[in-house]
Amino acid sequence: MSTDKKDTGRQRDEDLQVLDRVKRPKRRKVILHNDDYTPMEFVVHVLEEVFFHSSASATRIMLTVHNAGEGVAGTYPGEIAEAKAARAIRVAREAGFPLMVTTQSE
Ligand code: TYC
Repeated sequence: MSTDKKDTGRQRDEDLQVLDRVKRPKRRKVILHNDDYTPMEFVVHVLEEVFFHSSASATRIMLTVHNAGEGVAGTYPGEIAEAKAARAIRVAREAGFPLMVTTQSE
């Protein structure tokens, strides 16, 4: 850290941001979106198989999405969130359903 009188604290702020990200890497929420065609049982299946929720937890999240329009399947380090979203979409498309899954910064 510089002791220069003109130091505005910018370097210190950057150092703190780096330390923060070292300790708490950026995470992303995986969001499920409601639609009128994907069966409820299939959404529960995806929540169990891709996001490792219990049957009760998967059912609760599915109903939240069904009733509120969207819901959080889980929060993960960025690349894992993207991979799970892509896997959920692939599983849905292979089964012929339009289930939409996105990610969002925490
Ligand atoms: N709304 C769907 C139905 O009534 C169920 C559903 C729930 C679809 C959650 C998508 O992410 C979703 N069959």
